[in-house]
Amino acid sequence: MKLTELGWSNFFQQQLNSDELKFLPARVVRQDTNQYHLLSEQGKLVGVLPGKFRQEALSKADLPTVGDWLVVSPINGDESNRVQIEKLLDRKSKFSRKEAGEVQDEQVVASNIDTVFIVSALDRDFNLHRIERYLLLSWTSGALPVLVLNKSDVCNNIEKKVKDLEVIAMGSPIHVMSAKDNVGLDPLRQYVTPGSTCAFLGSSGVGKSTIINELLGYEKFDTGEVRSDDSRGRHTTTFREMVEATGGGMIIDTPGMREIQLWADNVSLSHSFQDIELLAASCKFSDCKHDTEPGCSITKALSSGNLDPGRLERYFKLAKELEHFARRQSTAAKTGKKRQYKRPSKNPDNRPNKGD
Ligand SMILES: Nc1nc2c(ncn2[C@@H]2O[C@H](COP(=O)(O)OP(=O)(O)O)[C@@H](O)[C@H]2O)c(=O)[nH]1
Ligand SMILES: [Mg+2]
Ligand SMILES: [Zn+2]
Repeated sequence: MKLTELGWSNFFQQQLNSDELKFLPARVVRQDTNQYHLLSEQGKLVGVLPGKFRQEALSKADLPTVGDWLVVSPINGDESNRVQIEKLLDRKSKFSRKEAGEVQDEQVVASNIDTVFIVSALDRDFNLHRIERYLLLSWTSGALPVLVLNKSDVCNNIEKKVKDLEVIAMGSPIHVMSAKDNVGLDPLRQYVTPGSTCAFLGSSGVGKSTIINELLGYEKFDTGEVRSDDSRGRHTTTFREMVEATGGGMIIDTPGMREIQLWADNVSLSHSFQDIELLAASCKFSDCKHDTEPGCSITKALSSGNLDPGRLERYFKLAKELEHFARRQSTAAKTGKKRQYKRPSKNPDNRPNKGD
């Protein structure tokens, strides 16, 4: 397989200095407890991460993740396909979230992606608020978000849901499909082209693995039953993995994420909520709280029906969350402790949980 088919480009090549040109470029396909499954021009390799990587990592984001480009070298005397990881190359894009739980750290879910498919199901699990969070993280990821509404076969008010979604999509493409009935799949293929990488994100049970299997034409990933009581999946996919599509192009499958918390370093509300920020900029007072102030464009838009109150509420909620997050981060920075990274747990993405 050629490097360019795996997604290699000048962006990565130019990061190598003359000493590093002797190393072999390889891309992370999957992460196991303490080793990385890689693809290279020499085929499949298993990358071993030297201890110094973990010692020097200030954040989990400094360690390799699925989609990353590395350079590797042979391990002396090792007859297997194991190689030593020498360097993690800068990412051209990354989809990050705050690590689940109390820890203040960035988790890079997938990197070097061109297209992020944000998959939702058109059943009871459909949730605009959740899609909005995924969009927010995508817009700052460097990848193009594409909204996929799956399970059209079980929905009888598709038009309404698409209309609601258009309001928050801010121009991102929306594709309605049913993986079960094999309807509407083909438009997704335009994003899966040789040398490109796409990642499928969304709650568990929405049909990500089913869609990928259909794109691939074989049952690569296990798919799962969905609980009938709440339309949620049981986390059949438990790790992230990148596969190669038949006609070229890399596809990353991910497990459902229970918490999609915002990662404040790279999140800004100004793209997703441009309409609201423009309105706010035209309020009479620059410190307008959009409450009872005279000359407030926001309250005016609300009363004339030009602004959806639910959307405004979500904007305030997200803004507050970002502010809170930034405060906690700066406190953490002040305590100035250098964190050292423990080994990843056996199951880094997906502790048993109850869906998002
Ligand atoms: N009704 C319906 N069910 C689907 C569709 N696509 C997937 N499913 C089912 O939804 C369940 C979860 O699918 P899966 O691909 O494992 O979801 P994932 O967790 O997002 O990877 C499986 O039982 C699939 O057969 C669809 O278009 N319509
Ligand atoms: Mg899955
Ligand atoms: Zn105002």
